[in-house]
Amino acid sequence: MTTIAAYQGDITRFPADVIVNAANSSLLGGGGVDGAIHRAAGPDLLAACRLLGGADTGEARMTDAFNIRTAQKIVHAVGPVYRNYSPENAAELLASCYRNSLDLAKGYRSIAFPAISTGVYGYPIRDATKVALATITTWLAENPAILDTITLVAFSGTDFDTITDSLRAS
Ligand code: AR6
Repeated sequence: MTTIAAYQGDITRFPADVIVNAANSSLLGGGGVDGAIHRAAGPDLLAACRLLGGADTGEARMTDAFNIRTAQKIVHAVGPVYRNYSPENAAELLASCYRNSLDLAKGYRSIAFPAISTGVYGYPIRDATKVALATITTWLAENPAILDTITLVAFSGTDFDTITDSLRAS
C-alpha cells in the first residue's frame, strides 16, 4: 500500500529517497525549484547534468543527490510550458513527467514531487494537481507495493491547500 501525502516546504530539505526537480530541457539548472536544488546539491550536480545531454519535454533523467543528504537521487523532469500547447497536450506531457519519474524511482521506497510546470511554466495548479494525482493513481494500479510514500510538495500555502483539497476529493 502506497501513501500519497502532501507537504508544504522546501523540497531540498524533504526526506525522500528520490526528489524530483522541475527542470528545463537543457537540464543545466535555472530558477525556482531547479535553482534551489542545484544550490543545495552543489556544483557536482551540474557536472553530472552536463553528461546527460538534455531531455525533451515530458522526459526525466536521474542523477545522484550529491550534497542533498536527505535524498539519495534526484530525478530531473521537464514539464511543459503551458502556453505552448493545447490543454490536452500539456496534460499528456505533464502526465508523462510523473510517469517517467515514478518509473525511474522503482527500486526506491519514497519519492517527492514539486508542482512541476506550475511556476514560470504557467500550468494552473489545480489542473496540474489533477493530472498528477490521476497519473499517480494509474501508475500505482500497475505498480503496486513498490513505493511506500509519494509526496506532493507545495511551496506556498495556497498551493498546499489546493493539493490537500484534491487529495481529499480523490
Ligand atoms: N521546494 C519546493 N517547491 C518549490 C521550491 C522549493 N525549494 N521552489 C519553488 N518551488 P518552477 P516550472 C515551487 O518555476 O514551472 C526553472 O527555471 C514553485 O512555487 O520552479 O516547472 C527551470 O530551470 C512552483 O509551485 O518550475 C525551468 O526553466 C513549482 O515549484 C523552469 O523554471 C514549480 O515552479 C521550470 O518551470
